[in-house]
Amino acid sequence: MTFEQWTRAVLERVEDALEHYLPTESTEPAKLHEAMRYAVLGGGKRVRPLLCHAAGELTGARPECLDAAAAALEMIHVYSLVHDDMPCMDDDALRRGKPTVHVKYDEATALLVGDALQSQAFVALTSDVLEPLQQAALVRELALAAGSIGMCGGQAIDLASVGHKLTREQLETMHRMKTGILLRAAVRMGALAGSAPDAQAMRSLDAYSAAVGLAFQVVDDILDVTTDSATLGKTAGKDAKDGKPTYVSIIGLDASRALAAQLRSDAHAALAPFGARAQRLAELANLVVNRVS
Ligand code: GRG
Repeated sequence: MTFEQWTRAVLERVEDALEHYLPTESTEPAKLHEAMRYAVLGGGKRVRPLLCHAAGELTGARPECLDAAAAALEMIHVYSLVHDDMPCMDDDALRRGKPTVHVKYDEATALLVGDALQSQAFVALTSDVLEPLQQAALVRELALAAGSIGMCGGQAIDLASVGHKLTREQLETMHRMKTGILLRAAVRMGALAGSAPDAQAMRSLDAYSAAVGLAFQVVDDILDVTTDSATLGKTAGKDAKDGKPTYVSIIGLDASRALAAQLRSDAHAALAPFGARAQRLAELANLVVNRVS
C-alpha cells in the first residue's frame, strides 16, 4: 500500500470513528450536539489520529482499538481549538476554513462544546473494544497530556507570553507543552493499544515524537508568515499581529526552514531501531515537515 492509500484508508476510519463516538445531532440538547459535530467532523488534517494509527501498526494494535484512541485524541484537540479561538483567548473567527464555533453559534455554546468534547474523549477511551488495563493506561496518557503539565499548561504560558520576549528555550518549552505533548500522547497511545512496547522502544518513540512535535510547531510558524488564510483555513499572519514570539521572529525564516529539516532527520534517526516496521511514522514526519497548511 502506498502512503497516500494508507492515509486515505486511516482518514476514512477516523471519520467513521468520530461519527460513532459523537452523539447524533438529534440527541438532546440538539444545539450542543450539532455544534460539537460542526467543530469535529469533516475538517482538519487529523495529524494526531494518523500518528496514533501509525504507532499502533508498529505494535500490532487492533484497528478498532486505534479508532477509539484516535477519536479521543481528535476530540481533545478540537476542544482545545474551540476554546483557543474564543474571545477570551486568541479571538479568531476562522478555523478549518469555517467560522469558529463561538461565531457560528455563541460563546456559551463554544465553551460547552469544548467541555463536552473533553468528556466525550474519555467516553471513547473507555469503550469496551479496549481491555480494562489498556483503558486505564490510555486514559492516564491522555489526561496527563491535556492537563496543566501538558496542553493547558502550555496554553497558560502562551497567554502570559504575549508582548514579552521569550528566549528560544522558553519558546521551546511552551510549544512542547502546548502541542508537543499531545502529539507524543498520540504516538504513545497508539503503541500502548497494541502489545506493550518495552521501555527502550518507548524511549525511541518519545524521541521521535519530540522531534516531530517541534517540527510541527516550527512549520506552523513558517506557514503563518508564508501562506494565505484561504490555504491555511485559519487567519494567517496572526502571531506577528498579536505580538507572539515565534521561531521565525526569533531565529528568522531561513534558519527555521533548516531547523524543520534537521528535526525531520532527528525523527527518522529515532526510528532506526524499528527498521521497516516504522515506515508509516517516518512518512508522517515527512508529511508534518512538508505540509502546506
Ligand atoms: C485552550 C486548553 C487550550 C489549549 C489550546 C492547541 C492549542 C492549545 C491551541 C491552538 C492554537 C494554535 C494555532 C496552536 C499552534 C499549533 C496547532 C495546534 C495548530 C492547530 O493544529 P493542526 O494544525 O489543526 O493539527 P487541524 O485543524 O489540522 O487539526
